[in-house]
Amino acid sequence: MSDTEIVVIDKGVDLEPPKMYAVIILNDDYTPMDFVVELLMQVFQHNESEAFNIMKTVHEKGEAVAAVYSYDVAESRVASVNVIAQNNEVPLRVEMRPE
Ligand code: TYC
Repeated sequence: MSDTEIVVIDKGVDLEPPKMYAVIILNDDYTPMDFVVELLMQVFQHNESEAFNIMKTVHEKGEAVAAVYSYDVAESRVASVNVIAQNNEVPLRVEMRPE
């Protein structure tokens, strides 16, 4: 046995790009359209016409991608939407889906 000690330094070099997650907004019959547009602007930094188009897609098709993020950011945006929806007593639902 030698006394040589091998120190392995993990430089944290990622071989794979991080997995990305879509934040999906779901339709319901009660949340006002203006509320959804405002939320998409506030939480996802969309401008008014982007936010309106996403809201319209959700209204017509049942769901749409609000934005795509790393896991932590997506989770935090989902939490923000849930808090805002609860505080405003609307049934708006949101999901996170791996890309
Ligand atoms: N369907 C709702 C209405 O007619 C509008 C709406 C759009 C609700 C998008 C939720 O994620 C949503 N008032």
